[in-house]
Amino acid sequence: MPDLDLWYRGPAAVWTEALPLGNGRLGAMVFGGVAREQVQLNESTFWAGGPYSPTNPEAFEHLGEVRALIFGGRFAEAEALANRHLMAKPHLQMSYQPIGDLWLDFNHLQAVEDFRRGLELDRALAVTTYRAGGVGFRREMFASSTEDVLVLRLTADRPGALDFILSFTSPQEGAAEAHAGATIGFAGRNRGEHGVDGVLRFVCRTLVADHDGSLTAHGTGARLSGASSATLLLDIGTNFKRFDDVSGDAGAAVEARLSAASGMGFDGLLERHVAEHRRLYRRLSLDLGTTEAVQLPTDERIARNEAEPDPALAALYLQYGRYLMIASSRPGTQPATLQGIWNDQIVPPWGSKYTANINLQMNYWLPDPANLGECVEPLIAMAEDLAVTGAQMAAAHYCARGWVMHHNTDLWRATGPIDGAKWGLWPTGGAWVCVALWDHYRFGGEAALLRRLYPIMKGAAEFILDVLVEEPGTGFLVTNPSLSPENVHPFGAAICAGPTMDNQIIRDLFDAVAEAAAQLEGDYGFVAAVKAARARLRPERIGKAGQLQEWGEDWDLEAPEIDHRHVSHLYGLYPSGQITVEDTPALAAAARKSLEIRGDEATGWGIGWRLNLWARLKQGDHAHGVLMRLLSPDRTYPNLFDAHPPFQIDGNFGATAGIAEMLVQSRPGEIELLPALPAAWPSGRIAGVMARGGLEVDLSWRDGALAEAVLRGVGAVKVRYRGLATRIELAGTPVTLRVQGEGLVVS
Ligand code: FUC
Repeated sequence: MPDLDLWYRGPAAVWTEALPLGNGRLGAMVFGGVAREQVQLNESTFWAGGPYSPTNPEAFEHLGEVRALIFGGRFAEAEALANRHLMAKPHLQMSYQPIGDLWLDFNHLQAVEDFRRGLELDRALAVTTYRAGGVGFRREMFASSTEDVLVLRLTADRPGALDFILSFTSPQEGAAEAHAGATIGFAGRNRGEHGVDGVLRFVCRTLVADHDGSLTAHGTGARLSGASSATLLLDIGTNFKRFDDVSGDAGAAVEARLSAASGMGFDGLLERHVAEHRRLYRRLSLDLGTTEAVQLPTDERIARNEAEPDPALAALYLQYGRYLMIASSRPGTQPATLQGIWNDQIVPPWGSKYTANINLQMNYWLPDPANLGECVEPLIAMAEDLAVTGAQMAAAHYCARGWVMHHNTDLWRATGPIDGAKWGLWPTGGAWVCVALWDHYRFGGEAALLRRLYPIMKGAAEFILDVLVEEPGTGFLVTNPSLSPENVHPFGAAICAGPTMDNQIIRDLFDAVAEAAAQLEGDYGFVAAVKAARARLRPERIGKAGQLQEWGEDWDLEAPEIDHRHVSHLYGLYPSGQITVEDTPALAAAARKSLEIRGDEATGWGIGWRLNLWARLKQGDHAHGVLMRLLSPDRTYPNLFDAHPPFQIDGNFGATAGIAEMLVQSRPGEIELLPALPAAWPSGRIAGVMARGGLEVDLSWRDGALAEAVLRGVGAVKVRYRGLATRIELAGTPVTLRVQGEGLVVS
């Protein structure tokens, strides 16, 4: 499937041209250099610092004062006071860290011809080929999730022509391990950060498993000469076990994994890797049509896409988003960070951690519709941890039950307000994660998942119940202090009471708790309290420009950043389903007005969010225009990584979810076909997209109209397509729908 390759005519000159490999735990960026190959390495549990508790013992005693200032309209003073007393200690979190780089230095003296560097999405395999001195050289690399190691094979088509020096460097403190047979290794440690000591250890070992040349020690590295082929296995281990436990043995697991993999041979390893990758990857296929641009290297396609839209590039982008999800978030590993699992910097942008006022949740918009439900597992496991650390934070800072996460977390599951009150003093991040997990359940989760999620969701709701306060004069229950993520209102601060987004998230959380309790047949008293509080939240308001108000007061037009990247109050339209074109047309029109006022220009993820919003408004051509903004060199790097800028993976995942949202939308009991099909994609086909209720949809269209839809699954569902609707009962056998005359009929 060459149309599902990323490929280039030259090596990567910079990191955002290198190609990512990953198995959720190990990450590698492959540069494909001819004289010098660089493979930059990550391990998902290698972060700065160590277990820590960021509670600030002063916070609670000043909470009342800050609340009173906010209710008194003295926002700037409230923010200043909050900065002095309410923030976590430390007021920054730990950052995700690089492990180092594997280097292969070759002795190619001759000019290089026929160079090609690519990433095959269908095999999750990076391949570099070229000819030098009449010899064909080939490198193939993958991140095996079955054996949990990185595998690199080098071959030359002339016997004995392969000659290279292997070495490893790390920006971390540490030292090379003594040579052990065919293994080169490095043992290092992490750095402390923001006053938290570094307590992590790592080992990184590379084993030259199979070769037919002569292997000798070379400094702390090795030299292989006179070979025709060599297979290298690489693994990294840390002593991290859990956010509060670093008692692991960094080297033991590495040894076990390398020795298990070393007996399997490259072909055996590759076969098992490809089978496991395809088990997930091949569940969804997409064809949006092709143009001659499909023949070009990926960077050239990105460069010309905005001027001459390349529908196959949009399809490739969707599959690449799915590829990145499989590579960075698998059961048993850490959730995808702001950069998935790929980071080469000691001080990465925003710590390459988890920002929970949009970015973390956006990462997980993708896996359910994209038929990769199991990739959500790391987020569930993270929420289980956060319910523990966040309970300490809720008690210490708010004297509240349950648990809270503010706008960020890290490997150590810190949950406090960080960075500054303007960004961090937002108590609704944990609630949003819960709602995202509830939505995951709605995609077809089993009872066991519900039982696992319920205590987490209930804890988040307990916290909210305890921190909602009555707004003087209105009687509404509001969050205070809070903010509409990162947006400064006209009074010189972001801090406020009861921003629209909080009310929307809390409604979703309360509804989720109530419905989950009903399904579990219990907790009636708690549900009654939740419902009573829900009834006292401020309803949405429409402001003087006809826009959906971002705050309780009509401040939107006076806010200094009218085109702010966050569109927090539009959460109600997407990802939530509280506002819909069909059921709440006035609010949908107001949301559209807000979106128009904000404009389409934003950071990568900001554009990704707008794409989903325009799709929910059923504006296919507009959504397509937004997608084209994203698929341009301004917002997409040559390796198809999203450019915030800098690189941030939420844009990839958010926009990938948006492409699916243009073609199929769902809510429980309802599926809409081709809700936002743009004229630019007149004919096409998507197969294997998932809808809420656990239903799987294939559909094809021709000349801008539905040709046929096939639904699989079990349950009753209303299917809608452009004003037509039909109700069907699915009982396991696929059902085919077509348009016939004025109706949508089963055929
Ligand atoms: C939020 C955004 C920024 C950035 C950061 C990681 O704070 O406002 O744009 O994406 O997260």
